[in-house]
Amino acid sequence: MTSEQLAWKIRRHGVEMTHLSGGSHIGAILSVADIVAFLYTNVLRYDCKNPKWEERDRFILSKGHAGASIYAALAECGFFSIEELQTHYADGSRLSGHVSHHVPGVDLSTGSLGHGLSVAAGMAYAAKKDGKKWKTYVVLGDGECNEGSVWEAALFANHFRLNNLVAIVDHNHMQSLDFNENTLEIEDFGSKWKSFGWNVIEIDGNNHDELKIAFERINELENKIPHKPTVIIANTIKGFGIPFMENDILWHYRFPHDGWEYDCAVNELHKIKPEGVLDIYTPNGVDNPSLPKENDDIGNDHTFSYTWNTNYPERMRRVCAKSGTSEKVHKEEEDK
Ligand SMILES: Cc1ncc(C[n+]2csc(CCOP(=O)(O)OP(=O)(O)O)c2C)c(N)n1
Ligand SMILES: [Mg+2]
Repeated sequence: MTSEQLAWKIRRHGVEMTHLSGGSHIGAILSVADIVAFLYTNVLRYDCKNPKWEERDRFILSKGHAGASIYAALAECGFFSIEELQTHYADGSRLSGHVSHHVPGVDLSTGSLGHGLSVAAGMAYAAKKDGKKWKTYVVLGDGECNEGSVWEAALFANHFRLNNLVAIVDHNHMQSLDFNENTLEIEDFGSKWKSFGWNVIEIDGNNHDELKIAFERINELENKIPHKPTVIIANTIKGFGIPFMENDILWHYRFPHDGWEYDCAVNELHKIKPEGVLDIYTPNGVDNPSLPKENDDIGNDHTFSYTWNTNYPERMRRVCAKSGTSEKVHKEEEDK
């Protein structure tokens, strides 16, 4: 399975799982799907028949609210049955909304943001002390990086020269209620990591060619500037792959409801389905889909305010500018 194929399956399972359960965080799942898929197809060393294999790479999804993405990847990679995904969030299911270590293949339960990097740094430190070859990978949210504990762990990783630790930040510029810059600014993000002693690689995190280059570059950097931990700042779009969810904060908590929300989400995914992938739920998409009516809440701006930061990636500002609000904010700034 290619990383693109797995990413699509994660998106499709994510829509189904949140739809069935009424669970949140579809925007975060769609945002991180490419990163998770690339890790499970090209980077992590694991044995699905022996999830506790001592030599496995360790992996932590620190933004544990996107747990459905990991469950989908683990099921597709053979850790447990794909049918079990449909129990997500149900009473008694081990597939809890946030990532649980009771699930085979999960090293750490997460959901309370700000802990993953600290635990990952501890794992990497232990591996070094014990002379182990395995690496530790951790995926963080960018809003999560508002937590002070993240930066304490970043100091620790530099101090102990943890070159066996790789952090990937899903930098979608949003958190639960708004853009980062309207909540707690973290730019210039790369410079901050650099000043904490980390190697920094910045890419488009929804692009698999760039993900490939980033992971190859870790070894190159180790030869050039040895003994540093690495962070990949993966610029992504929250809701990526389903245009009406992209960069719309509504979809942090809202799930695809029955009717046009589910039907259109599925059919949007079918427009980008890679060759050779089977949709087990709706093989040909939804026939006769419900469509949004005039008064339905689609394409509206649910963020409290628009971003105007010129450091934001071009493609993101383009999306923000779509409704014209972006220009309005500029104008108001000039008038002040
Ligand atoms: C310690 C803590 N505070 C608050 C929350 C509630 N919460 C859940 S998701 C979220 C937003 C996280 O944003 P980000 O890390 O950028 O992840 P994204 O969904 O954008 O990928 C918040 C504040 C939490 N889970 N843990
Ligand atoms: Mg975010």
